[in-house]
Amino acid sequence: MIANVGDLRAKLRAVLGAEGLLTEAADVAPYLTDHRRLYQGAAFAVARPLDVSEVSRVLALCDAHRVAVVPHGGNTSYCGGATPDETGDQLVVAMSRMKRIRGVDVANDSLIAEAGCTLAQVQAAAARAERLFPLSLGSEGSCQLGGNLSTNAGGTNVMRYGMARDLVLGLEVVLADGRVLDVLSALRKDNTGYDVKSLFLGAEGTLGVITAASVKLFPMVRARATAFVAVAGVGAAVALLTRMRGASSDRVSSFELIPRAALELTLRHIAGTTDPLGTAYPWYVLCELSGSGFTDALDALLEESLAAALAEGAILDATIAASGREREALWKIRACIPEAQRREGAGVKHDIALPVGKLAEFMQRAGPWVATHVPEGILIAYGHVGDGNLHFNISAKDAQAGAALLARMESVRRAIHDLVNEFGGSFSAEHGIGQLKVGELERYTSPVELSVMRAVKQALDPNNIMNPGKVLR
Ligand code: 2HG
Ligand code: ZN
Repeated sequence: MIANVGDLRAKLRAVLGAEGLLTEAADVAPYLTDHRRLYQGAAFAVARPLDVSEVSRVLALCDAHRVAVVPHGGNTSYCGGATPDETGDQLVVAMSRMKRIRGVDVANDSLIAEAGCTLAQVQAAAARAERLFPLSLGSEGSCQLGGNLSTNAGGTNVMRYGMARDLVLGLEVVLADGRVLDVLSALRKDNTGYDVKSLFLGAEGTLGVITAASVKLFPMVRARATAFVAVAGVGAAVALLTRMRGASSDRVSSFELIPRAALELTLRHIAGTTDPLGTAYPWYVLCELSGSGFTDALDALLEESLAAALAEGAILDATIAASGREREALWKIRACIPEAQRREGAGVKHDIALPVGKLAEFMQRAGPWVATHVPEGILIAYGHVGDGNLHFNISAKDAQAGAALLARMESVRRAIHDLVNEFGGSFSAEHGIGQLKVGELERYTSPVELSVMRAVKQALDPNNIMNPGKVLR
């Protein structure tokens, strides 16, 4: 319990002004529940700073009072990373008012944006300068750049452009004690000691608050060719990936795996979706080539490669989007799988990564395991096969099955993650740790690596005020 909460609120209000501090229950409420409704927290206030100096003064105050701070972006975390605990003793620091694009440098192919910019806002700023900011996620209209970087977000373009971490040139971060770490470099080459900024990418606000970032831009994508391809299995999908990368001089920018069960869920729950191929096949791939040239040339390349693959029996069927509308319809099927799964009812999610070459063997082990040990569930394993990331999710067959599935969620999760570990994979490919996977991090991370993480945490946040209980405990 905070000793004199009224006093602390008054000090915070003096820094933030009336508009910058929310204390009424109704105003604070939206910040207390995570996107998936897994957690319900409490907070004595929500700070909404306008600039880096306000963040700095808020953190200095909180550090002096030993009050915990929970950085909060667009609240789209899958792991409860931005939700406070239940004590009511924590301060949520919402970044949404820090949403300025500080500058675009076309010659340097970079821009500087504040943490509270939505991802869509950053993409739009790049597009206005005829450049591309390639990070792309389902939640891009509401997730914020600070959250994307703090969780090292992934999405559908990772195989070409990398994760959020790979897109960062520099950062501005407020440390736990309020000091401002200005490493907001625009340099692509800078070998001057430790890469300090990288500590905060993926730290989920446990080491400091990212307030702004200098990020890389790329040539605008002007041409896209998109195909929906039926394949016999995950092995065939991976073989097709290798073939398409080779045939296109590595122009494959997205390569998403979709099982029949996921397509059926989407057709059932999402209005306006149709089966692109008519006939039912066991697995599909959404494959997109992109470049800055002409769509016709990419379409021809895609058609030629797929025709050869079909003739050899390497794929079962395929259709190529003939217009922007058709392309959007194909992407809608993929993008709506999480929503279709949510509408279907209870489920368990596993955000796993494996070396791409091991995906097929993993599925040969994990698929039958689910069929035998989780009879009440349907496996919906889909996702970013191009970079080895599968959303190995299980949906309950019906409401009654949902209760059974949820009752043994922990043991299912343990078995799947143990198998992933055996294959040299990761139990968190792109969704982070938050509060959901702290136990997993302890289980699957070596003692040496964990001790390095703890040493960093201790050095940068000795009073443990930064998002305590997330990532480490
Ligand atoms: C996606 O790829 C997201 O659509 C969500 O990462 C995955 O809901 C999921 O499990
Ligand atoms: Zn994903």
